[in-house]
Amino acid sequence: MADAVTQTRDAGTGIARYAGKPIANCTNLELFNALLRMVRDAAQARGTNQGKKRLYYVSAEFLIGKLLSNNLINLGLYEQVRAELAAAGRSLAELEELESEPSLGNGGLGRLAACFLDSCATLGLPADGIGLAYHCGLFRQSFLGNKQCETPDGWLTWGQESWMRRASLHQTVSFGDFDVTSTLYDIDVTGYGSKCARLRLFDVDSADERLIKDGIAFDKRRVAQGLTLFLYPDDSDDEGRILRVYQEYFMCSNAAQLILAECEERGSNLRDLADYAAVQINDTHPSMIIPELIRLLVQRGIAFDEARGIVRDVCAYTNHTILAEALECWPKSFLQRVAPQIVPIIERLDADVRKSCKEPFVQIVDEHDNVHMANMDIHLSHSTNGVAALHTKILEDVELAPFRRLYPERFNNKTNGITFRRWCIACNPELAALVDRTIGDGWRHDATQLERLLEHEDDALLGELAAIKRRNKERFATWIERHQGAKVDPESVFDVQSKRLHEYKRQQLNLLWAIDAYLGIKAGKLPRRKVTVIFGAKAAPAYTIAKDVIHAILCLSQVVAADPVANKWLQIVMIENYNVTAAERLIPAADISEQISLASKEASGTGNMKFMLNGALTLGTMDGANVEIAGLVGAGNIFTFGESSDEVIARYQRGDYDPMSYYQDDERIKAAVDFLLSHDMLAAGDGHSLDRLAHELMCKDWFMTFPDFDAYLAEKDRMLEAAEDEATWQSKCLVNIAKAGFFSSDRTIAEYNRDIWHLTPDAD
Ligand code: Z57
Repeated sequence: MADAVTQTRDAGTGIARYAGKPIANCTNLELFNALLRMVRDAAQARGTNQGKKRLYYVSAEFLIGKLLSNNLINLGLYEQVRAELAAAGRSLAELEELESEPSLGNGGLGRLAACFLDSCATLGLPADGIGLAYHCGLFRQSFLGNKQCETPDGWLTWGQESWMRRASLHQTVSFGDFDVTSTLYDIDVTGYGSKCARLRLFDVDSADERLIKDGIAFDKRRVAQGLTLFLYPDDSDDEGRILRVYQEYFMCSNAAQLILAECEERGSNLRDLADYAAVQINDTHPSMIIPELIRLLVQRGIAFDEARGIVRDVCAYTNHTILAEALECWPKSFLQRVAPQIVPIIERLDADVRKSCKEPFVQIVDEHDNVHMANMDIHLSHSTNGVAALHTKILEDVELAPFRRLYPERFNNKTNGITFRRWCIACNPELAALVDRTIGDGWRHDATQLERLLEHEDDALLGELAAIKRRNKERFATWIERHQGAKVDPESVFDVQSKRLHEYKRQQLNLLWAIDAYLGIKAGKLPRRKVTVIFGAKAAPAYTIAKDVIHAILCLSQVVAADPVANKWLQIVMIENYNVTAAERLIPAADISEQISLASKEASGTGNMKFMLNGALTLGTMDGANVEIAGLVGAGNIFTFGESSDEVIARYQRGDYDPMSYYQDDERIKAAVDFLLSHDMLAAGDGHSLDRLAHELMCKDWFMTFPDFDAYLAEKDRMLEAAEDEATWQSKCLVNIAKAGFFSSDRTIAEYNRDIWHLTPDAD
């Protein structure tokens, strides 16, 4: 009888067939592998979205995260599989733990690309992501002696090759002094109840994993063997920088060859390429696709001027930052060494610009022979977009104003978005189910329907929201104890800042708050309820000050934990190896979402949207997409503070910011900074590192934490007080969830398609 039941159920999803034996007899690993193959086949059976014109989203990063549960959800199999496993006494959650995360990206930019592919698939758009098959994704972070350590993350060695289909395509890429052959791997990207998009990742045939020795250092001279081993090699020295140029040209040449071949196969005569291909250049990393496409078109007999026009009609560029240090600018000598064949093309494009425009700011090659990739993108594409309204406005009015005068019609905004499949349905199933029960499931395809939640606001709904948040906090507590042995109190307020460590994001401001709160507690000023400050952040291995901030946070965490009074009221936790998987556990559990970048510096932010969707309230500056969040939820449902972007930009222009005067005049600032060098902190950590951080703040503070310090403390205090009125707080959370629909990446992608790509959705 039991066997008969099992057999019928197995016939339902086929897990046992894929495993080759009954579920009950399988190890977890066997079940996991069976599910992988089953999902891969189900995705392939759906097929990919087709159409005459195809999007090629070219990006050096695709931070896709674990794939199993997301694919099960998108394929409509999740519930069935979970139930079938449960009936055999097995847990899908346990199998999910076996999957390792492909961290093929650093942060927001790579995660955005992954959300975009999900939305392209879901909206039926024929779309491919094109990138690199890094053998090791972003480094794995561990903490040793209160410092960040980095080790390689060889995600491919975990048996996940089964996601990757080796395509039969082999292309040759010629560098200055050698050639390589490339191999292409395809990953099906499932959409929600739709056909698939594809992620196409190029590798070099000659890759040699023996070069991944200890640590992330490897012999940078062996380019052909090392090209795809790591995501974004350390770029603090010239050898590192040149390897990055090799990676970029490898990606661009492969993409250009692939696009031309595919479009010809679909019927293009290349002169009409823009009817067959839209190329979206994700930040400047793929910029060399422009001269490479021109080169290949000229090689195929098209005149230079015509080729230039074709490429302009095909390409569009997205800018993700105004930070000068992130705008790529390569010495011509690097390009000469890596890809001499595109240098004359870049020179000719530069000469054309100089002929038609005298403004030096817009030139492609500057007087030091540096090639400004963003400038080439803007001249040689038909669209330049920013990623949030404020960011686009700063590009248009300040950073790129001379370009705006040249090409006013090319500038446009596309406010970022996130896929609600991963960032609500998968990571917060209880909230998704509550929404379904309250307004039906139409929001899963049309996220704006979330607004209807507001019509159902009553004590019962707010009570359920609070109960779900509480259970998510308990789930997180269980996870982090298993993950790194930390015990957190789900009764406390979870105050979360998770994102890459960067000075402009100002984790140091939050750190100064925590020091101030600790000193307050020691002086007898107790908070209303315990606060757990949770950080998640990786620092670039060569970014010294960022690592100093991590060190200070970890030292403070130890000092507070060791204090028998303070540890009842305050806890500081830093998640080890923060990644997509950790974010999926953390975000649904957050009460406070810290979005405290210096106004004007965070192009958009996308974590801010994920927290909002999961019912956390934002404590933020008027920066990036925070401005749009504030506009949607209204002033009563967000906590904002700090100088405006106009004030900040004016302060930089005046150049008269003097952190030392703030340090001297503001007692609380002085006490917090001095505490970095206190006896307790020095006992917990490294005096050099703490001293360097204290001096950086007092003498430089390039991202102006001190001018916002008082306002931040005051607003956080107001917020923590508000958190004690549960009903009012939950009603604010409800407004945030209800208004989050605008930030669905389905909306973002629909706008890209309407304004830039003009693809026809695959209807069947
Ligand atoms: C990156 O993650 C972003 C911008 C960059 O220029 C690079 Br390189 C990496 C981020 C921005 O900092 C975020 O504000 C933005 O939300 C994200 O890109 C996606 O647009």
